[in-house]
Amino acid sequence: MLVIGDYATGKTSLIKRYTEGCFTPNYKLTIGVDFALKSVPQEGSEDVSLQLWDIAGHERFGCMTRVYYKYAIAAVIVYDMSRPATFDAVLTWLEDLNNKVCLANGERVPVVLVGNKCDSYEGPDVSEKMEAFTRQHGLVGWFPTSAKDNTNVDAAFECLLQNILQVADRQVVNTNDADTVVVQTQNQKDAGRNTGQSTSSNSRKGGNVGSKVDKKKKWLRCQI
Ligand SMILES: Nc1nc2c(ncn2[C@@H]2O[C@H](COP(=O)(O)OP(=O)(O)OP(=O)(O)O)[C@@H](O)[C@H]2O)c(=O)[nH]1
Ligand SMILES: [Mg+2]
Repeated sequence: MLVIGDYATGKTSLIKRYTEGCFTPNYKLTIGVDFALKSVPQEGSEDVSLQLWDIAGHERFGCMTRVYYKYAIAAVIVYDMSRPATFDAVLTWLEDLNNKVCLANGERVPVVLVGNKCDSYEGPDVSEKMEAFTRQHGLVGWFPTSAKDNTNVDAAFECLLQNILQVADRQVVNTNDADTVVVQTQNQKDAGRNTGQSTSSNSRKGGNVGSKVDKKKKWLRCQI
């Protein structure tokens, strides 16, 4: 899961709150990329091992995003509710993401939009506006969050995680490889059935695309 958005919007703080349960008021900019892992218990099934990629928001690191996006299957886009310019940049981040990565079936990766620092926001209620924005751009949801006060942080990550798991549940089929399963859409499954061929990978302009779940690691992988 990628966490992207303008610099100082609180990406690292949100990840820290979600994975370690703490908050630090000092700003230490992320250089390039950072990682965090979290094991998320699931009712009635094994824990999900979530890998969070904390992408530097500062422009000077922008040239590297294609490399970091490569294995992403979902993203959180963060803006700062008290800095409107960071919301204006959301569509640029979304476009950059969609230009560089997609799911195995060619669909866009699911995105949750997060308005962070709601603890220091004093403007009007923007819920309706943000819900309309979310619908308009095909995002999974919008959450006003505070890494400082621990508002909606779990909810935002959990919403995206459940969306990924639902997609995987619908689309996973077994391959001959004992350790991997391939994520497919219903259309791809139907196409495979009609032609009698396996659709373990598919092609699109620009290269082969295949998304796998490693059964041992319980981790979804998307190749571009
Ligand atoms: N009031 C308030 N401050 C926050 C919140 N989240 C983060 N901050 C502060 O905002 C500053 C930037 O936070 P970071 O998490 O480092 O921001 P970032 O998005 O990772 O920044 P880059 O790594 O440069 O892209 C820090 O001083 C944090 O303490 C929040 O929810 N509320
Ligand atoms: Mg950071």
